[in-house]
Amino acid sequence: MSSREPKVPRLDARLIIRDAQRELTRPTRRLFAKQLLSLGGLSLLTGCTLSDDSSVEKMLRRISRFNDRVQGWIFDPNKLAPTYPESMITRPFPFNAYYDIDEVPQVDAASYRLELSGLVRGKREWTLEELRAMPQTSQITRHICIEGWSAIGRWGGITFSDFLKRTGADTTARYVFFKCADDYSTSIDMPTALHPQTQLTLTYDGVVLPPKYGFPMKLRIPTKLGFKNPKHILSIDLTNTYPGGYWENQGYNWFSGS
Ligand SMILES: Nc1nc2c(c(=O)[nH]1)N[C@H]1C(S)=C(S)[C@@H](COP(=O)(O)O)O[C@H]1N2
Ligand SMILES: [Mo]
Repeated sequence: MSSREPKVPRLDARLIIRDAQRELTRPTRRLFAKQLLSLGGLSLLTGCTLSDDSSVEKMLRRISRFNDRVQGWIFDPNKLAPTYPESMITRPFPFNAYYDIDEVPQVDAASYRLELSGLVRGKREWTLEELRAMPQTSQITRHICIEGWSAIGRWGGITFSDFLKRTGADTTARYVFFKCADDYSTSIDMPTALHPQTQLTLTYDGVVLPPKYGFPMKLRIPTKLGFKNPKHILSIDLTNTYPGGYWENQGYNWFSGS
């Protein structure tokens, strides 16, 4: 993706705002209603420091502009998320899950099989070796978590649309549902699944995906919020029935992306 890397803007805060406008358009109202973002997170997303009243007002004006943009936003499956130069990778990259880092699931590589179910023809189980033998791509993109932080990382793996086509998945199915080795799950719409930057990720920053970042595999979707990026995927189900997900079932906006 290096050919698409933008020039590095002077202010990283400006970049964050631009990304946040894309990434947070739809769920913003709900987020603020639920007060899910901390003040620190808000200042990060808006690029404002909350040192006095006028900066608080400035921040609120920026937030309401996000909301205005929400109204006219229509998902364009061809729109690309920004990519970044290597020098902007966040090190160390944050870990996040609904549990602490010492509870990260340990998946055994040798016995691991990725299971495909639902609307798919042919083979339904894939070993890690078979997945590693498929054509690999890499991306440096920004991950934005609903809890108010964002970070830039480099992920490598199979373009998900390639994977779906190779494995005989029915790409007219409405939803793709992911079940993980912890109790996590999430689901996405087919245009997002087929987006050119949506990646079945096997590596982080050039090495095998570490357990904390989702070994043996995660789905990287730079056009969606962090919680729509499932780690430790065990199975992928193609379905026309709305499948929900761990956070979605607790009231988070399902779409959560641009
Ligand atoms: N299996 C699983 N996937 C998950 C989560 C989780 O708890 N379990 N948390 C999500 C959330 S909210 C975030 S922000 C990212 C964090 O990914 P990271 O640890 O690579 O930063 O993983 C997402 N995918
Ligand atoms: Mo998150």
